[in-house]
Amino acid sequence: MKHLTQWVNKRMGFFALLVGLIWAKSILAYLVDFNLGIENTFQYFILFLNPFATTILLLSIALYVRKPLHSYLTMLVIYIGLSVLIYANASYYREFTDFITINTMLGAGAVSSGLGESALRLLRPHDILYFLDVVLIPVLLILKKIKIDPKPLRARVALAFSVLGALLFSANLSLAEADRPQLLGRTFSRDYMVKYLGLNFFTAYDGYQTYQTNQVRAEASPNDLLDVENYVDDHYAAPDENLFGLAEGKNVIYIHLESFQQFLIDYQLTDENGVAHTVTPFINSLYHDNQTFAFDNFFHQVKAGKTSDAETLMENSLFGLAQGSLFTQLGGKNTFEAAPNILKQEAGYTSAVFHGNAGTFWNRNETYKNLGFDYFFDASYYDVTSENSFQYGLHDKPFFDQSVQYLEHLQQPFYSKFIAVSNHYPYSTFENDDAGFPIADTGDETINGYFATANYLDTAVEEFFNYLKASGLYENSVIVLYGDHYGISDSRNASLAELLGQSAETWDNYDNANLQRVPYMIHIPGQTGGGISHTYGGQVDALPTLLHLLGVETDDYIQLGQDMLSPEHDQIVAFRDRNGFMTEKYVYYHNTLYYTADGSLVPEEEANSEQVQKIHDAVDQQLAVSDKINNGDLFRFYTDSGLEPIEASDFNYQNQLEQMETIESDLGSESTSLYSQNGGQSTMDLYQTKSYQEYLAPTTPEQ
Ligand code: GP9
Ligand code: MN
Repeated sequence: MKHLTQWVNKRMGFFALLVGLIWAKSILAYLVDFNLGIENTFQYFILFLNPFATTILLLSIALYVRKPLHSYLTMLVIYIGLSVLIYANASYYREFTDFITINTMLGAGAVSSGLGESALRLLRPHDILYFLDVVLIPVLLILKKIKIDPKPLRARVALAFSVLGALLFSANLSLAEADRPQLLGRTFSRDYMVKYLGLNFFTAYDGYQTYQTNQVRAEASPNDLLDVENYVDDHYAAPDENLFGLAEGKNVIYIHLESFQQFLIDYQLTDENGVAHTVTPFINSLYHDNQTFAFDNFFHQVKAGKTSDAETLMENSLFGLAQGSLFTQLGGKNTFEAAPNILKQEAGYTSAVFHGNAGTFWNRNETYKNLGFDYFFDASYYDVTSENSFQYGLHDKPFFDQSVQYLEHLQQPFYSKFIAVSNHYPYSTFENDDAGFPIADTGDETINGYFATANYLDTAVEEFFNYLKASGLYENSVIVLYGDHYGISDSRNASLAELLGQSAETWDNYDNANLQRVPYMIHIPGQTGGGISHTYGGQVDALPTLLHLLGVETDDYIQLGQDMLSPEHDQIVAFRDRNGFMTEKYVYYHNTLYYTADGSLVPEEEANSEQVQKIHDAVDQQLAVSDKINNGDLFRFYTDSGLEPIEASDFNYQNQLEQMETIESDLGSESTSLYSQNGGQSTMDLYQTKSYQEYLAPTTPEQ
């Protein structure tokens, strides 16, 4: 013990102590919090080695500082910085199954406003191990339990440590490249980077790459459009003639089903008494309605931008970014040719988004203007109280109910989007009269609440439909429902297995991939030729599908998806994450290729075949073209569509009710808003809403 204290009181000893602590915490994160897919002892060896190199290299900077106090302070600052990096990633990974990129850090302000409470839910008991030393070491120094060594190190010794760090790093890199050739050149995935080269290196390398993408935008030129246009021409899928224009002139009402996965459709949750409860009876009824064009092999294609990525895909038929959220990073700057603008200029639509959360969340308030949305009704337009809301905003029932006061003033035809949010992680149970739907009984609280919040969303959607029918909007509208992304993350799926009739032991990435299905339903009242299609597709395909149904040709637009109802759809679904994919025959997820039919592994020879390579190439190309457009901001050069560019400053999201009323009175008898059509009478009274408990209660017999 005495030796140990003496040793820690030496500058070298203190340095070694900090290196050891950072190493231990890195390993803790690697093994406990991250899921790095370590396959063999060699990979463990690399994993245990990688924190040393960069930590020694970084901390050795402090060894050059001669003044004792300054040297110690420098060491502490570096050590605390590294500790924060490890912990932030451990916590972030629990929700996003990903590491924090520089872009995520830069965009963090825009998303952090609602994340506070979730962050608390992400705490784990072992988190104490990440903090304890960060508190203890400075305290021990202040109390002089660890003494500051007054004797500076010779510059040669400091240099020796930097060199040691560098040598360790090159050893690390060669071992990594031996196990995974072209690791740096192709940066397969962030998991690989962290697994082989460590978190510090990943973060630094990512910073360098971010800098490079910023250069891409600066260097982009109209010539870059050539490749893009070639791709779009080749990839275009012509509409089915029988369906083109089927919903022409109708209002569009998008209902964004938050975190809603396809498995919820027709799902029954059994309560503790063995009674089965249908989770989403109303959405199920729409799914099976022949007025609905529904899809059962439709996938979300989002990455870290989650909801905002889904919106990017649905509005633009472009993907989100490989890192972070396009809304937060580029939404305020880029030029787009998105649905609201296309529909306004091609068919005279008015557009609006309704969402009961702060307008700054995901940078929507800026991005929507560049997408061309005329109106954005954010939380400031709703009566939000602590009783009717949670950290992501207003609950769905009051949200739809209170939206009607604005919806009725929109000029028709309108293109509108209602972003529901109650079915959002952490799926907290209701503590009011909306409580009562059974809570599942798995070891994971997040999964347990998911069914009750989904049921709540289902009722909210049903009430909204009832209003649409009562007000007459229903007949003039096409209503599109879609799930934005998974609600249960891959890291939790094993706990879900049993509820899906599978076993946690055999659960694998094939099963994870299949759970990325989300609903996509286009409900066209009066058109009975719908049904459930098995076409494989994803969110990138939604815009051309919708435009064709509305009778708008898309061949002059730069859209990367294909009409889901076109017989020419190629049925390759790219996952933004890890360049994975899903086709009728193959599933590629987390770098493993399975057969779609039964989840068995595809033999090596077939996995390397030309047929499979073609799919890889198609996916890589689609994502690369999307990145090229977005990172280069290429729409600023595109004129062939004939669309007038958008001026964000034309839109003002303040006092929107007054803006709409002015338009109504200017148009007089020409006004097509529901309110005007209703003779200047509000339709708000037609909205009926009840709590879960009220629905359960027997209705009082009429007197
Ligand atoms: C908040 C909501 C949530 O406004 O859209 O976004 P998510 O966390 O699902 O990406
Ligand atoms: Mn979402």
